[in-house]
Amino acid sequence: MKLVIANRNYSSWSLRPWLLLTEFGIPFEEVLVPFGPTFDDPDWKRAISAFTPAGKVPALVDGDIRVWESLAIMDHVADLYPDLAIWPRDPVARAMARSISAEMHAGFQALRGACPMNLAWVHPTRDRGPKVAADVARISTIWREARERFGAGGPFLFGAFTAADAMFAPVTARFSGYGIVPDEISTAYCAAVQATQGFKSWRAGALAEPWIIAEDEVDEPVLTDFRPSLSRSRVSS
Ligand SMILES: N[C@@H](CCC(=O)N[C@@H](CS)C(=O)NCC(=O)O)C(=O)O
Repeated sequence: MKLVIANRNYSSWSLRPWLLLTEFGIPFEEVLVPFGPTFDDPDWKRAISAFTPAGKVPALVDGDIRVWESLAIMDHVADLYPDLAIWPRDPVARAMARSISAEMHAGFQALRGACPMNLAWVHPTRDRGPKVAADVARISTIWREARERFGAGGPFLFGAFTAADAMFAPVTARFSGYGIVPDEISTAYCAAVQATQGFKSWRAGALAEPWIIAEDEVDEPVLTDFRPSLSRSRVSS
């Protein structure tokens, strides 16, 4: 099984199924096709089209089967490994896990647009407008409800790590990277996701990447730039 992804530092959609496969110890071969200088680079599009008709990452190639769209990939993997609780076993928890994952997949555009995933930077907290605030409020409500109703067995939304956590992993990076701290439950949950071996390994890979894409380097003060080669020129206080 091949999982096709793009730059670890920027590709939040790639992170989701990669983290799921990694946390569940499912063997896969990674194919990383780095973006060109921009996200719509035609050479990148051509290269990626060899794996997926949608021309986006992530994409999964499982023998003759091709799967694209992060949620479809997770469902395909859940079908392949029915013994693994990729979605929660309890039907009530599973219904919520699927609903919030679909909500994540389809929504939160204001947060995603204003705070693109960039694992290298930490920005100071600032007001990012009412639409971003509404997204943050909804996400923290989702996390609180899942943790309170289903989270007793561990630090993740449904206790043990599931596909829902993989879907929200890039949001935890956005919260940490843009100083978004809605409440204690969110802070603890972000820390739990980022303490997984999978997330740590993905982030270490991101910081080692040489590629910079200006579109997702938000032009505002930065508290910390963790990329060793860039820290001196970019950090401001
Ligand atoms: N809905 C898709 C989103 C995939 C997506 O937008 N991926 C980005 C990278 S994070 C991409 O391929 N961008 C390149 C492009 O849109 O041409 C999913 O869930 O997989």
